[in-house]
Amino acid sequence: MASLTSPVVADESTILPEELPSGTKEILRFVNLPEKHRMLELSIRPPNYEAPVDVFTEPVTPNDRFFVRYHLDSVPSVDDVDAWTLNIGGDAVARPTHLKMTDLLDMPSVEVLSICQCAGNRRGLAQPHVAGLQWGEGSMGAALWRGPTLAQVLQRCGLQGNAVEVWAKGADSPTHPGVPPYQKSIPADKALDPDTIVAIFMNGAPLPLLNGYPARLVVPGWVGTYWMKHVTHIEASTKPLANFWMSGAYRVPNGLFPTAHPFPSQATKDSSPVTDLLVNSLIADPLEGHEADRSGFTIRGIAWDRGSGINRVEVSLDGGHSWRDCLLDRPLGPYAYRQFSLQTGLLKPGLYRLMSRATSLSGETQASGLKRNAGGYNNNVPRATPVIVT
Ligand SMILES: Nc1nc2c(c(=O)[nH]1)N[C@H]1C(S)=C(S)[C@@H](COP(=O)(O)O)O[C@H]1N2
Ligand SMILES: [Mo]
Repeated sequence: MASLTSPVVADESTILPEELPSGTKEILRFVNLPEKHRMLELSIRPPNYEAPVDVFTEPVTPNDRFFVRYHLDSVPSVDDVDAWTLNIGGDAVARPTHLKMTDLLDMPSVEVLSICQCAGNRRGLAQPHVAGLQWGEGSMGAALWRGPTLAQVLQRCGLQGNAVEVWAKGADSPTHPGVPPYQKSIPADKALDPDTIVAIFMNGAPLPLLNGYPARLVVPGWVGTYWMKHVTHIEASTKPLANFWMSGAYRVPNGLFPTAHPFPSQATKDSSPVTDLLVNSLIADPLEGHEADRSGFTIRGIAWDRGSGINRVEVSLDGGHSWRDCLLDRPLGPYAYRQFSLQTGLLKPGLYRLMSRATSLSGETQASGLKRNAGGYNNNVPRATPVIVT
């Protein structure tokens, strides 16, 4: 991979969030990759790239600006899609089956406009810092995904009523002995949700390799860890999946975050898997450090949640002391970003600390303070974007 990247000169207007660890700010650079344009490089092996904040002035993320997250060093190459096979089995299906790409293409398909967001998005902004990839605000994106529903795929193999979880494994493999392969599970009810799909198209095109070509799970409303890329094995099981990726990672203390859709077969006395996206928002324009004149400017951004919808977005110009209601654009779907805007009007010269705060239709509002947890997950605290008015 490394030899294929070409550095891009960061334009002066792009300022990285000041909260990021200084070591991260020093090494972060913009790169172009095959099928990816001007992404921030967090690591090369495994490949981890986030989108700069200006990407989110649009509610649908172009494929070449969509973030990339891998846990394991080797990204599978898929040279011949006709040779690719999706194996479906497990002790809760009657007829284990192999599906080829032509089989998936022949099945009725559905489209879902959905955000994929890493549970660790904004981890790098936590003070004090938390171990893990130091993500800023761009380990997320929204795309129009298309493919057969996972329910249809399972029913084709004679899914039985006693399934508790659906397990999925991708074609990427660990290069170090002792690192467990990336396999995840979701509860049967989420697997059978009509919006959970085996996506073979992303924004009308085949998936970019780094986003899971030729097929991936799309699990709307849930954090990215379950969205298995390069999926090759799906098992409907009467038992909970027990491995490091379920029991050791992507877990949060019970009760710390609001959870509309829990994962009971994976819960312990103390912790549960991180599931639902929390209500959140982001100012995409103006960017950090922008200089404006006193005639004012328009603040534009996006808000989102787990699928209940956005009810209200407020913006503060003074670091959270006072708040004003924003205009909301029309909703593009329950799992999509909702755009908001606010015209500041005339301003006095000085430093302005812009913040946004969203409230969902289910009545949840962004947290006022960081809820610390070992993985640094679910950071939805409004953050200040400094802007200077001269
Ligand atoms: N095969 C495979 N699928 C995977 C992962 C991975 O490491 N390998 N990472 C997961 C995580 S943690 C996230 S956040 C999303 C990111 O999807 P993207 O890389 O398409 O943005 O993919 C998920 N699916
Ligand atoms: Mo993730």
